[in-house]
Amino acid sequence: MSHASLARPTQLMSGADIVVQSLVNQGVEVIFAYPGGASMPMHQALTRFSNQLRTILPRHEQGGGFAAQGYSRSTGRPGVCMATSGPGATNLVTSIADAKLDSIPLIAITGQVPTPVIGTDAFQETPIVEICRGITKHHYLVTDVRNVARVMREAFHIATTGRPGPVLVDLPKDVQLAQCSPQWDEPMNLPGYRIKTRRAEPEQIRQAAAAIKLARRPLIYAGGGVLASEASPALRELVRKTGIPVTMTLMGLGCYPNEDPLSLDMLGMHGSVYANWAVRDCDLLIALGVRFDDRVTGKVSAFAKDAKIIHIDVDPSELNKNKPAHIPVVSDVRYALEELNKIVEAPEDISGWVRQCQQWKREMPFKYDDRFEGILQQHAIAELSRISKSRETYITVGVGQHQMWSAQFFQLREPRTWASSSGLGTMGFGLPAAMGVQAAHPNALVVDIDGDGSFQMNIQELATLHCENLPVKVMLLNNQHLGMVVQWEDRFHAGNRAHTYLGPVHHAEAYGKGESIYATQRYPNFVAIAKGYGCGAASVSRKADLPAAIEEMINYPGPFVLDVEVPYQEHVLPMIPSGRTVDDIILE
Ligand SMILES: Cc1ncc(C[n+]2csc(CCOP(=O)(O)OP(=O)(O)O)c2C)c(N)n1
Ligand SMILES: [Mg+2]
Repeated sequence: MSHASLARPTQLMSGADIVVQSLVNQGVEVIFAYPGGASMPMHQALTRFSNQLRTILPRHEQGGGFAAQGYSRSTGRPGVCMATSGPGATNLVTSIADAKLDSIPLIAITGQVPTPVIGTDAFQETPIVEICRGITKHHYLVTDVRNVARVMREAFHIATTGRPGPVLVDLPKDVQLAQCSPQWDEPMNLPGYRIKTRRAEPEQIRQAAAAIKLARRPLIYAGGGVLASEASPALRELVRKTGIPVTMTLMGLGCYPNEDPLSLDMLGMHGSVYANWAVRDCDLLIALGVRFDDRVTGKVSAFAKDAKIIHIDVDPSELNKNKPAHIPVVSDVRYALEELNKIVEAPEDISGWVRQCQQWKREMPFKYDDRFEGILQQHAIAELSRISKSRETYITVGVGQHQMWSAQFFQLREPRTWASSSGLGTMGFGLPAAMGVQAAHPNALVVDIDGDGSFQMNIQELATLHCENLPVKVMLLNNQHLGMVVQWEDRFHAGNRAHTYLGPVHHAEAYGKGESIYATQRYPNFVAIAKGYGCGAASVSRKADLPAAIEEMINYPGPFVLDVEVPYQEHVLPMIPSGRTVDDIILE
């Protein structure tokens, strides 16, 4: 597309207008932006472009950052958020760090104090570029209006190419107000950023194909890079051609359908027994867009210790970082898989191995006590999965037990239908992320499966949902505790409760002396809070009432919070304790 046709180069424009025109030129449809003194010119500009670009006002900048991520994770396109200088900018920091660890293309735009006072501790000045230096893929402090158009193009290019990530553009107020005639086609100035060469060599593809042909117990280990490179169809074709089973990371969920007989579901600390056993016994591990994260590997030296490893990743710094690869391939995963699919042949005979994996899957499934009288978290998720099956459904989650159970029990079918803060593990991610997913997919069912701790970290976004007509559903698995930390207290600290109860401190539960499986009091009153924000809401505690309550939630025309009463004694299993091996797996 020629940008020159979109705005005449001779026309004088303010820096703020150039920023917004740049967003429009990049095809951005929605921005999550919270105003303040140092970003007002850009907000004024946003109103001038309101027929081309929707501006959503979150109720906290962190919510805006996560909403932009939800947009990005569910579409593959870059998400855009904006904040003012100082506290507005620092409120974005967590969402930027989160995008960095999960390789999400995010454009974060901040207002800054005027250039003459930078460095003077001016009102609402924070050195946001300095603060974010280690958590961005790249960052800019723009000091000349003539650079704005080029910087914006570079920002989108960097955020979306190679290994995606967040780019910060900090714009002093005087630069926003200054005028110039923008050069929309000025070449980008990115020496050293050469990502076009990140393509597997034909020889590497041949080596990978040869290793697959010879393998007797091969396994595919698929992660976020499969989604980032839109390689899900190529992965499915590889599996069709070779019959090799697939396990996924928390980031990779959705890239291969859980219900397929060759899916071994999630691996790692709370992954399936069968996936972890398959990793233990495989002789070839085909690692695609993954980083051998410690939550996946446990003790690295024992991880897939008898396997030859093919590791394909677009980021060369991931290869041989945690685990040496026998066939390291720097490549866009989709490109590599498409090339591989042209020549790959099925291994001689892996039917015994595949039967073994499938037998483990039958014998050691994710399970819970389905005779339990009340509602268990796992049951609620499995019911939601069943009831929403025929709809276009997107799931977001907070961080904690509910997140892991969602990964285990929600049956995903399609890429980009799952959004989880995985690398950073940020509580408060689920609700605003769902908001961004819904903005991108107005007619889809978007459900935030959340924990009561996580939900409260960005609960203010219920206001955004109501005011912006975003009909997100929240299925709140309310155990009145910071359940995941409680689980670690129970397992590793003799059950000593250390600030993990979310009710009043005089309750017995605060000391771990509660007598019931439910807390003394349901606190806070989430139904009243949700209604106060203008959302629909209901609570459910009887198992028999659950399906109807889920139906009511799904069919409600606006945003809705379903407060599900669950016990707090449940543990997420299986569990491989941190730094240990599959032999230490806890099953009950
Ligand atoms: C911002 C943030 N603070 C603290 C933590 C540590 N942490 C991880 S899980 C968890 C408990 C989450 O509780 P809740 O959201 O209620 O989920 P549950 O485990 O009860 O399902 C905590 C405190 C975190 N991940 N993120
Ligand atoms: Mg909880």
